[in-house]
Amino acid sequence: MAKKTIFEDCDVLVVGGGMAGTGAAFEARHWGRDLKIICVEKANIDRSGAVAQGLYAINYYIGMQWGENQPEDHVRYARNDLMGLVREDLGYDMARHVDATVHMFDDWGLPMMRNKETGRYQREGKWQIMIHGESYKPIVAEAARKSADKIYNRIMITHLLMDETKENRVGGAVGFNMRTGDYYVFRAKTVIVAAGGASHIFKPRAVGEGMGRTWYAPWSNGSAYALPIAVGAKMTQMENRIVLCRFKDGYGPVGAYFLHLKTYTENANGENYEKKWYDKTKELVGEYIDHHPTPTCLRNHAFIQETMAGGGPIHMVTKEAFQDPHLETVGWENFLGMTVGQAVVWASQNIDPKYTNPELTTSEPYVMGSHATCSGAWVSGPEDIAPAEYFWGYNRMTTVEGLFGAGDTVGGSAHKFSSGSFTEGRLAAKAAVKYIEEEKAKDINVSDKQCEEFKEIIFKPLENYTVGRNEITGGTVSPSYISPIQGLQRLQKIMDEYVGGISYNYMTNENTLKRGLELLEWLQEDLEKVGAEDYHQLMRAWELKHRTLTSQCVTEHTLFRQETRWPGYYYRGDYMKLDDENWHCLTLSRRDPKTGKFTMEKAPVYHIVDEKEKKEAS
Ligand code: SFD
Ligand code: AMP
Repeated sequence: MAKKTIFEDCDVLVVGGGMAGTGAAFEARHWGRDLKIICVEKANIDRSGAVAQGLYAINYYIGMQWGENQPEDHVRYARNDLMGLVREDLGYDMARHVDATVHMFDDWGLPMMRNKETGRYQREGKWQIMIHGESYKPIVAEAARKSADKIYNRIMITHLLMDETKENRVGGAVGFNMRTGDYYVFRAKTVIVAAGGASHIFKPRAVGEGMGRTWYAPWSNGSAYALPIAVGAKMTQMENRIVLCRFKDGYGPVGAYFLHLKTYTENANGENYEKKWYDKTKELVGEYIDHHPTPTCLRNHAFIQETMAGGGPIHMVTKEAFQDPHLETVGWENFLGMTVGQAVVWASQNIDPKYTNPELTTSEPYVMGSHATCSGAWVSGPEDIAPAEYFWGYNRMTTVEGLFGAGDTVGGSAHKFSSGSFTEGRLAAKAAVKYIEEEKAKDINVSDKQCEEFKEIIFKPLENYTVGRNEITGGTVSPSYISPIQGLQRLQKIMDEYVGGISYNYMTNENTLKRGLELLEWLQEDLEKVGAEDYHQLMRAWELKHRTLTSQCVTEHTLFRQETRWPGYYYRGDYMKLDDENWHCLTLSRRDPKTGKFTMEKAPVYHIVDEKEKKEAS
């Protein structure tokens, strides 16, 4: 039912034009002057992805020019926050380049706040700098537009194409234009997946009238994971889903409040509840609770325990800071430039933070590779610092040849945020160009048959609907298809109840996970019958399929790791303690594309930064 088929051949194909994708398109042009570079985006790159609404801070700036921090410091910070488990080679690589990225944003006209006394970028916290960032996304999009040969907006990529000459080598990607219904085939020498994280796989707190309101972008649908998983790329740390402390109902971020406005939390009795949970948390995680700053998950843990013990609601004490007119302005602007919905919720609930301390909540879990979490694809590190197990030729290349990742797509490199994601896109693109120059992409063959088969698969939900609707005699429920929204709610219920969502206070165990996997498998079967009434619903159908595959992978990983490494993100009730002896490691999965079965393994964690320093000292 596709209208037309459009073929486009290129050298570098960037899937997703968010922060990482725009960085990739920009850098690919720098190194590959004569290469054909295409970026394909589901929405419109001017306002797509997590930064669509803007941001009020760049959360990752080292400040090397002023000696504020060094790259090693950031590696230690991310390692600490993730309870010891990160890919330090990837983190270090990003840290040594991220400042240069931020300086380009400054050159391109992003309004940076300056400290009037020092002239430096205005710090919000140790790593964060403040911006007037409502137009952050259009600014980086312009750089991508000027670099790429072509940007295709409104095309959702649904599958990767594979080379038929050499096994395990990528050959491009396919998708459809959700406005025209045309089928697109992009045959490419390299593909960089930069398709963002995953919201809406766990049941959100905002349902009914608030449905669609989440902290992470509601349109982040896990393509970043589903695309590589489907072709057998290895994934890492997919169990490390993130839960965030957020202002209630609007999901407004708390960073600027904690770090810049110096607001603090208290329980309903006005007590500092975090202290109360110290001893009990120490029993679970040992000395990790004494680390500074307190890891994000452990801050959540105290919040969740306090609420379960009846100490809620938890409030952010804003009344003191908001007496200062400057801080009051910052408090409001922070949301007006980033999460307008929070300001609207406050207005609608009659909350003026100057006179009322607003409530906080813990969010439903999200799957991401770029915040205080590091789920994603298992990629090669940089050649100068990656240990042998982490290196297979090209920086940020997945275990599928020619397939690269960046931003939320890449696992193991936490705390990249907007600036680190753009930086990682640049690193991936530089390596992709090298891969082409070193003739690793020669003689790729993608047959017409492969493309035709995908066309049939992609447009099938339209046919399911067209045929199935004839059986409806009243109402909208069909005996032979399910709609994308019905499927989404079924997925969210499974993930919520069996894999550690909000309804169960993030609790799960082996038995519930196994049952969850069974239900997910049956959901996958039924998704063959998803029906789409138009091209927009076709996108919803494919978003759902990508979310479901991502969810399967998250569940397999959660089952594999027999410990509770990040209390506050989720709990394995059958293994409530952190277990460094057996689980101070990264988890890897691979789904066999032929059988659909996952296999799991452990990979070592190398603490490269301090090893390097120890060697230098000796
Ligand atoms: O404070 C397909 N983030 C923040 N980062 C900061 O630096 N400072 C902040 O203040 C931040 N805060 C924040 C942040 C995010 C959100 C939603 C809020 C507040 C409310 C995090 C960053 O935004 C995030 O780390 C990066 O944007 C991640 O970059 P990337 O490139 O991995 O993801 P993306 O930007 O969402 O882009 C993905 C793109 O892919 C498209 N896409 N295109 C084609 N086919 C498909 N199948 C596709 N699937 C997806 C998307 O449309 C998108 O354009 S604070 O709260 O942390
Ligand atoms: P958030 O607004 O929660 O997404 O956080 C933005 C940035 O501030 C991230 O780098 C967080 O890790 C950091 N951050 C948020 N809250 C705190 C806190 N209480 N202590 C230290 N860092 C924080």
